[in-house]
Amino acid sequence: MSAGRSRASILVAMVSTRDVVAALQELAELTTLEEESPQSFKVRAYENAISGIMGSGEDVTALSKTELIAIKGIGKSTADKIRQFVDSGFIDKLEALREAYPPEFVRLSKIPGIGPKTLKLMRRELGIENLDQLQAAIADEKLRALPGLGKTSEEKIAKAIERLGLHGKDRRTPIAEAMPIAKRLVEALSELDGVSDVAYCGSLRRHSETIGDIDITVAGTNPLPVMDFVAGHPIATEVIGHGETKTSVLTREGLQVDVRVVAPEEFGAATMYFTGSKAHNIALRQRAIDRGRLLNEYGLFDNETDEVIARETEASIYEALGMQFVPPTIRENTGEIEKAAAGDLPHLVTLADIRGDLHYHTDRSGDGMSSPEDMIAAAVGFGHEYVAVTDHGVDLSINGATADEMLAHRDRLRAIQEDNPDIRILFGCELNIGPDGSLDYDADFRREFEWNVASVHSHFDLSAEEQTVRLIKAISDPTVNAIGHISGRYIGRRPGIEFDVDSVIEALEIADVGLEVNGALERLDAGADLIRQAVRAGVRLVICTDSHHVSELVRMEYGVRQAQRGWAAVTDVANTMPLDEFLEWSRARR
Ligand code: DGT
Ligand code: CA
Ligand code: CA
Ligand code: ZN
Repeated sequence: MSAGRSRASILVAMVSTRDVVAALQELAELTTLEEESPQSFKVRAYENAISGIMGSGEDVTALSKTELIAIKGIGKSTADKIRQFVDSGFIDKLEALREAYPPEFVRLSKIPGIGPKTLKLMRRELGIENLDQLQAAIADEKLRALPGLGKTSEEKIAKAIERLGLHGKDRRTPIAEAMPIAKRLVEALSELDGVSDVAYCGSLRRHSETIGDIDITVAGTNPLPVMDFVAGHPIATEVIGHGETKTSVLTREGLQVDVRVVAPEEFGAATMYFTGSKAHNIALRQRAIDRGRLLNEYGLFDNETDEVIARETEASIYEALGMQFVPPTIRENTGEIEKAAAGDLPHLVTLADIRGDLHYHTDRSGDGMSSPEDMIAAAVGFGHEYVAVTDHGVDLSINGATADEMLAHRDRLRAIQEDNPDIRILFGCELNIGPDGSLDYDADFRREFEWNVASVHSHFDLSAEEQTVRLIKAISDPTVNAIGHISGRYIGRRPGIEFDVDSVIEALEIADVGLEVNGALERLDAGADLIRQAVRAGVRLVICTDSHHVSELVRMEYGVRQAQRGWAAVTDVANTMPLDEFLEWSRARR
């Protein structure tokens, strides 16, 4: 068999539904540039196909063209592309787009103030292909001369680059971009022969907001085929190291992935070491030394006899060190080692403790993508005891609903409730917090909702004083139950609003209003430090998905990890309460 054919056959075996979705997402992103609009017919076609695939839950790699077209949202042309991808490992159209729009150029489209039209104008008029060239053009004041831009836009773009830390070699990748790549590779690696376990480690397992590189640990007895597999995987555009037990590759976006193969009996020691953090490792190693032990990535050993004390699982190593198990999300050496050694770690919230979702959209919201019926079915399927449906209030222009529309929506939700006795559906609303802290509708109408989450969606540039007043006014309103995504940030793309943290935490505590931990990876808002401070102050948390589609309920797990990073115990989180208790708490506010 020729090398070419063997590579092709590897690729055929490798394409999963997750890979197909990733390819369609990239097509949508690059076509947005090509067409200079996210509203273009072609972009919508890819997005509809993605929704359809996610909604269908089917393994699309096993479907014929006709079967693909039968899935809602997939047209003929997209079906052809999916088939080509499954059969050959690539898509002609996608390859052509990649050629036209290299990653360093595409990355510029993520800068606030640079839409696809502006980006292509910059390329056409000034030859800008990457960040260095963009910064040079800004320094020479050339951007402002372009039609439709001007001095203000130029300064705004310069400021965005500065605040987001996009420049320099230490560029870190937002967790939302790293996670799908890691999951995809972990899933593919676990299918391989002779592989008994796979885990992503490093900052990603600790759930850091941004990722330097992805570290994957594989337990296996035969490393070489695993190494070859990684080097030949479609996510690898460049192989930067290909050894016997470690291979490092770069993705198209320039993100490094390190994959290491270890002996199955050393898997615990290896995942523990490569999960870090470095500071956590160093403190643990010291604790081992103090007890006459040696700790490294191969195991915990007796210092004198070299006898293996523990290595197969992380839990056995912590136990042998005389400590409680430390969840990966708090391994930062910020007090967890002392607490675990004293048997004093808080009982951190876990996914199993969550009983409901309290920030949840249907297609009653302009940006919602699934019907109320489908969203409730998804919540039931997830195992929730209750869910607050919180579609946007009227103030959020096209995305919001008028009072009359909301009342009709309530009737529809009541009918769905009749059909779904096993879940309690709360009629809720996501209120928009105006620049002065005002809220949608009037106070009487806001009381029609059983649950209100209030969030900031605009006016990010007000001063810290103004934002503080704005938030506290919303918190103090008796119809508000929780504050959604409090900073409004998009990690790596939009800095959040600035406000006085102490005052806002105090206001939340006094009013007993919930602080949302938003599980969308793009947001993970509130940030871990804010959560930890709020928990110390006795503020109640609500962990929510802010789902706009039935595929987004997985965010609950991410939200739980974010809450853990802020040291949230089960008792700190309102949506771990049984229904009756939860209702009592939420009504006490009125
Ligand atoms: P990143 O990639 O910058 O987002 O952060 P990490 O934590 O993933 O760091 P990385 O990829 O450099 O290393 C992965 C893990 O390996 C790290 O969390 C702990 C461990 N490690 C790396 N270097 C050292 C070291 O010098 N000493 C010890 N004890 N552990 C280390
Ligand atoms: Ca790393
Ligand atoms: Ca690494
Ligand atoms: Zn929302």
